[in-house]
Amino acid sequence: MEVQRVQSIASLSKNTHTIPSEFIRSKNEQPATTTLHGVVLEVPVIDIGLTDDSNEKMIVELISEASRDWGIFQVVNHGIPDQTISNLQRVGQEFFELPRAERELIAKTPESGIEGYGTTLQKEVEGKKGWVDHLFHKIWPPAAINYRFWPKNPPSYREANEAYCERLREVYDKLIKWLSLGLGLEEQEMKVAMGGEDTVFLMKINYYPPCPRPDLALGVVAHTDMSGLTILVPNQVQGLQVFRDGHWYDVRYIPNALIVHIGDQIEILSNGNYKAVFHRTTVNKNCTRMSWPVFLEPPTELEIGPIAKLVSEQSPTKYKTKKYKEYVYCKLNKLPQ
Ligand SMILES: O=C(O)CCC(=O)C(=O)O
Ligand SMILES: [Fe+2]
Repeated sequence: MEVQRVQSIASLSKNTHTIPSEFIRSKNEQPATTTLHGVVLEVPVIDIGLTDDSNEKMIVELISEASRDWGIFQVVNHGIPDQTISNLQRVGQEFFELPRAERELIAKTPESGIEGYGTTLQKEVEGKKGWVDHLFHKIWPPAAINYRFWPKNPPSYREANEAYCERLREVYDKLIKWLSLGLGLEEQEMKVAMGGEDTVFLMKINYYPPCPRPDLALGVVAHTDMSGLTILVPNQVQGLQVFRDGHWYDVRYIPNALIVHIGDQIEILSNGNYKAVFHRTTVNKNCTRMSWPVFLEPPTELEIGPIAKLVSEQSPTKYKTKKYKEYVYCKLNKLPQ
């Protein structure tokens, strides 16, 4: 049976005022009634363009505070040239604008695991669907890359992704070092606990076509990322929302900033000191929204549990230690961890 793509459904519903019922969220999820309107959330913005010693101390403090209190922050002066980001965005957009048959050349298959072009990811609650298609492929380390899932078209796709990845690795190394220091650990401890040089960089492109009823549908439903850390760039269309103090808020974007999410694995490694951010995305009536999260994940066989130094009589362990692949299995199948 042919898989339905949201992009095709969107072009069929372009001039209508309705959407298929499987996209209509239940009342307690609909963005129109569950978003706190008129307020845009200012998540912490941290300038990481340092760096002498005293400045670095301050960065560690700000990142640590944001990760404890929010689980999300934006970084500016991160060293990735604007051009590198816009190239990444351009080639991704071009891929999604190819004729459908070309996109389907790299579609997921039952054997391909997470990588490939696809539509639903998780077992959806009550059979509901998100208004979004996606593409997943690993971009690092070299041994984990399968170019079969990288678009061949546009021809500059690979170069643009490699250029972004090279710079992103530098940003990740800094962030993970600062997150480690922020817990009173040695600078390499958190990186090692995430798998060291074997940490996987998993690129995802989210493609949210225009939706006739953005008041009723969601893009990606509410979740925390199961990665350790997620580093994301969006396009200019608003849509990322964060849950805070009992409400959903739109997040204000800073052009060319990187948005950083604490994911489940860093929450676990930190024994709950850092909090994975609960977030979701809305869609837009007239504009296509896109985003490029890169999930930084431990290798699947690596055991993840609270780092021993962070466990004591006063702060007992809050999470089980298990292989990352076991965590993923439970999360995707909505089983208790
Ligand atoms: O599109 C976004 O801004 C966020 C997407 C997201 O949360 C995800 O893909 O996990
Ligand atoms: Fe997410």
